[in-house]
Amino acid sequence: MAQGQTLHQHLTGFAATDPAHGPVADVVAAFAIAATEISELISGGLLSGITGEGQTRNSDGDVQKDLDIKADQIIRAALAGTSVAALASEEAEEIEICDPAGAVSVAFDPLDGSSNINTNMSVGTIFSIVRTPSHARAAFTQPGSAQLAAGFVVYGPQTSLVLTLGDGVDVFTLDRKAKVFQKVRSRVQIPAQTPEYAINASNRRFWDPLIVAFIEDCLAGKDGVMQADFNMRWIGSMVAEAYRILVRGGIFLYPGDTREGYGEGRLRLLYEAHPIAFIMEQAGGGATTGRQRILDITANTPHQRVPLIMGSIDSVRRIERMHGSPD
Ligand code: AHM
Ligand code: MG
Repeated sequence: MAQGQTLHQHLTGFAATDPAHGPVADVVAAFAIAATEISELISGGLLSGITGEGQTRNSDGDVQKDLDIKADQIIRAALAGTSVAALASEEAEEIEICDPAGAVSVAFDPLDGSSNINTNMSVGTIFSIVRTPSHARAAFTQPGSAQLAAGFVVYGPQTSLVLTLGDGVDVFTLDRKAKVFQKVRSRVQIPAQTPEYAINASNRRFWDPLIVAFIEDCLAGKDGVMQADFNMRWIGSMVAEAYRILVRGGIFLYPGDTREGYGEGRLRLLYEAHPIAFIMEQAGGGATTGRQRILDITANTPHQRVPLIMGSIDSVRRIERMHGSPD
């Protein structure tokens, strides 16, 4: 395939169109630098000293793996060269104020899917960039629709950065030798209808009846109301599922369920659902709780969870209708 634009060229072009774009471009470039380093560590695994074993617990009670902590440190070091006002990391209990005069603020999950590290499966980094309001502390009390940019990196067979700057979605793959991200897909569009679903089926007995009904319809295949034989995939790494959906469509569900602590599902609003929902919508897909558009929700706390259903627009709309939406 012909070599596309580099990420650097893409960001330079973006920054040139508006002075307000400069700080956004700087933050994306910092994530690209961090991702290059994280990718290197992951590809070495034990050879890089990464065991994937738990060390401590974060504020949410999740076991922090060695790479969770390392990825967080690498990203902070890369962001130190930018003027970010407030930071919200999955690995830190509180929002941190860095440069109160910074025009933008960043929420990030340094390593999503970290239970997969030592199994040699795909993991990722997710980030959301917002405008800093007059009080930096209020940076993360804005709805997801206020995001300026969002992206995620999948560390898989290829390391790829999926990025929206608010006008479509592009994908850049890391050229490991040159240590440069190169554009490989422009203006990605998610197919409206793909018979493929992803859900952790082991939680079925805890689901809401509407989720059970939707999955029953998928399982009924050509004999069911959707009249299509569905395929099922579950990776346990949301970034990898989101990447697959961007490439070939389908639907991903992490609903709330009746397990203790899972009433709002498992995924976090600020640094998982908001950025992924922004990317889904920018690529023609959708993201909902079933009852509410994800981008309409504002976080009350940094680590707030939210049910997330995302992917091909026809399936997302179907789930919304099942939950009572008139459209
Ligand atoms: P993490 O940020 O602690 O890695 O958790 C988020 C991950 C998602 O990547 C994935 O979709 C989900 O948790 C997997 O959940 P489960 O353990 O139910 O398979
Ligand atoms: Mg995560």
